[in-house]
Amino acid sequence: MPEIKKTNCHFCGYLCGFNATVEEGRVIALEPDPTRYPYDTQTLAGCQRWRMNLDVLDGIDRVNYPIKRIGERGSGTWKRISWDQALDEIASKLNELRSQYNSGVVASMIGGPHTSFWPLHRFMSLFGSPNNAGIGQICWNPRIWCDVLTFGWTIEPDITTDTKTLIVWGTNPAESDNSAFWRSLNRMAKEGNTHVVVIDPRFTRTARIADTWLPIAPGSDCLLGLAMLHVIIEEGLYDAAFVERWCFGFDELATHVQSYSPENVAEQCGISASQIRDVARSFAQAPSAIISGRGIDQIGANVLPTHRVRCALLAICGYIDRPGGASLLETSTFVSELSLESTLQNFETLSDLTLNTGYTPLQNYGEGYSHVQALMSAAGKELPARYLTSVHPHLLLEAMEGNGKYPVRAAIVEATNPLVTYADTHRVLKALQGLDLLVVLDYYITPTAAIADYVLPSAGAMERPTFQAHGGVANFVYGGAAACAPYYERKTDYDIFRELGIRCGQADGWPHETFEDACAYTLAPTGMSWDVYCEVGAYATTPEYFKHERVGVDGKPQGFATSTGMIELVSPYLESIGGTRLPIPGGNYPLCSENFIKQRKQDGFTHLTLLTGSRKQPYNASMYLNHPPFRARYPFPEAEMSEATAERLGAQTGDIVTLATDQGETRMRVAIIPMVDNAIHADYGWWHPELPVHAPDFGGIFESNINTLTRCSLENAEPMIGTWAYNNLDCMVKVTNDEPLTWTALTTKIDLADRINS
Ligand SMILES: Nc1nc2c(c(=O)[nH]1)N[C@H]1C(S)=C(S)[C@@H](COP(=O)(O)OP(=O)(O)OC[C@H]3O[C@@H](n4cnc5c(=O)[nH]c(N)nc54)[C@H](O)[C@@H]3O)O[C@H]1N2
Ligand SMILES: Nc1nc2c(c(=O)[nH]1)N[C@H]1C(S)=C(S)[C@@H](COP(=O)(O)OP(=O)(O)OC[C@H]3O[C@@H](n4cnc5c(=O)[nH]c(N)nc54)[C@H](O)[C@@H]3O)O[C@H]1N2
Ligand code: SF4
Ligand SMILES: [Mo]
Repeated sequence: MPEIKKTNCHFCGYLCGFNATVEEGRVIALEPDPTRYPYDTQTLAGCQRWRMNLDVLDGIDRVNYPIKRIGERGSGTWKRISWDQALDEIASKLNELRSQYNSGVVASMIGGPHTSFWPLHRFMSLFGSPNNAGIGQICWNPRIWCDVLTFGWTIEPDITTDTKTLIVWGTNPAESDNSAFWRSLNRMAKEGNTHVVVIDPRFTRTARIADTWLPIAPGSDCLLGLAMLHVIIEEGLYDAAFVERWCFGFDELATHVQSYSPENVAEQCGISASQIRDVARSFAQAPSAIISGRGIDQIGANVLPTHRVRCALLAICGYIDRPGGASLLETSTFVSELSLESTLQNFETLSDLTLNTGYTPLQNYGEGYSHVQALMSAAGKELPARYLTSVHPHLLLEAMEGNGKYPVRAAIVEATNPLVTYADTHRVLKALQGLDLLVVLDYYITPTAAIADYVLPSAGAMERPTFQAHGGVANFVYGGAAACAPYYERKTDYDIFRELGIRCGQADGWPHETFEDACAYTLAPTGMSWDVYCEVGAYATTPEYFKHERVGVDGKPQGFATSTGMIELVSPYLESIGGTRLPIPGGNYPLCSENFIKQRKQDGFTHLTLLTGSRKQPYNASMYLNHPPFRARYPFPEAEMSEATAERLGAQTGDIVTLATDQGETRMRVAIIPMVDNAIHADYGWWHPELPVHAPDFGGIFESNINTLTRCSLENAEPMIGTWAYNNLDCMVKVTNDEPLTWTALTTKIDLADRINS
């Protein structure tokens, strides 16, 4: 008899609830579940992905059994082996490498929030390696670091009908977040009570529904923010009582922003002084809110100063922990990510071995993390450690290349495709190919999996419970139960790390036999049972405001969990570790050397500002390019430019341009859109699942992959966190119209299944 099971889609971070019809352990039908968080008919109507769930569950190109390389690395000759053999061999190699070198010899590499990463982090902490690389420095961390240093915890925009002005800063939810937030933004735009301002070099679908679009020159956001502060302070539009009571360093900030008048920054920002003044005045109408994204998370040296002006704008206007402005989040009542990661158990070893020491003092166990964690624990809060201390990819690659503090000889890659999504594809390929051991956990043979020694088949959504807690920086978690046991011999990522951990001497560290048991244990302190959570799909508490005013047992208001107990507009701490007290704009992150520019100019190339990776439905980074209906509709990677830029290049819609930097080159199709001039925006995540995924093609990673052009060096990076740039870069561009052969072979014919699973 078929049964109905409540479960979740996991094709984006939204985790919609579904009712799965399950017969003999197989999901045979799927329907949206209107009873569970975050059900929204319009979101589902606008979602192109959810119907893929059944295809993906039993996809012919999924990896279903552990496989081991038997030929040359990358040659595509695999042998199916048992789980015991795979895990025994991997554990024994890891143990051997650890005794030969040190426990930092193994690295992990992770990507976006596709799964719960804490089991991998626990494995690595207990193994004794600090070397987790991922997206931290360019996604999430800058905002978290800045919020925590300024407010003593993280904040979230609190957008209500009272919000007077909403600044949408370097984010395009129309493509990146087809969810309730995008719906409510549409509603707000229609109702017209809120002035919606989009700050973006491109005229995005979000900009189209906004009241004001500020077409900012890439990377100049910090200047714009400083000029807004200038106007708000000069015209006395700030909340003087709040500033007096709760803000530390206001006078210094006021002096600092004096020289950043709108007139002084207008040209660099590409926005008129009067428009800057108008937006600043509009923002000063209380309450107003800011939502920010990747556009300002990935601007290299400017990332920290830009986030600091974002924080300062909210603070001096008194919008912190206030409805319609920003809510100061609560720490989790459920077991903290920090505890799940087991980082503190081995903190000294991790601190001693981290490669970041001497380079990025904030993004570091013994420095920035220890400093904020001391403040947090005094306030009864716990920040996750492993994301916020993740190793800088340049330092990791250097260690893999044999030029680091000590050698890194092995890597475990979970839920990421670094040959496409990490900067500098040529360098990453060479470094991974040179390792003694490369283990990849994925659903597919991606280009990265193609060069592995072992590929371990991960169970995906519906085959495992979901527990999305965003590192526990909010008292909010959502997800639900698995619909079925993993198909074939797939395993949950948790099971894989637990079994590997036990083989590496970590038996005590893994008390829960299954991921579901571990999730139920994590949830227990909330008082909500696992069954109830699975039924309703979320655990959340009602937000409370003005928490800084709450009087504690000592009879004093609780304030903010910073060194001064106030909101820190200036940071003596950042200054003490070699940063700046105040937000000072940084430089840019050029990819092209002068010689290269000169040479390519002689060949008819034009030097342009480069932006990369703005999200587009229906793809997600390097995922879903293997889904034939998507490819048929969205077959090509695009390079967007303004009409004037196209004219300058002699380009027309549909032409093929070659984009080049010292690192490499790639080709894309021209699309003409309203955006700032003399800049080009390139899609990211592109590879070609229709091409052979093994050497020498590697699934076409050198055809249309923008990360063959990028770089993650420390020079020009933000010095405290180490953020490199994916926006405000530069490249050389020319119309070449040399269509790669693969672009005409669009039918995604995937014949990997026989080879990998036989
Ligand atoms: N140039 C440029 N580069 C960028 C960016 C940019 O804007 N421009 N953006 C950066 C950002 S913000 C991010 S988050 C990263 C994203 O980078 P990645 O996370 O590396 O990108 P994805 O293509 O989503 O890779 C996910 C891989 O994980 C697999 N996977 C999915 N779910 C699971 C799971 O549950 N378990 C396991 N084991 N595997 C799973 C998928 O099959 C896929 O191969 O890219 C970064 N790189
Ligand atoms: N469809 C889809 N959705 C996704 C993802 C995906 O790969 N595909 N990835 C997920 C992930 S991992 C992430 S991190 C989020 C990211 O989600 P968002 O933060 O919304 O990122 P984008 O959609 O790329 O929007 C960033 C915007 O910043 C603009 N921008 C570029 N440079 C600058 C600059 O210098 N200043 C300013 N002010 N703006 C600039 C770009 O033009 C772009 O419109 O999306 C998530 N959602
Ligand atoms: S892809 Fe995202 S929005 Fe679409 S159904 Fe899945 S979780 Fe919901
Ligand atoms: Mo991301």
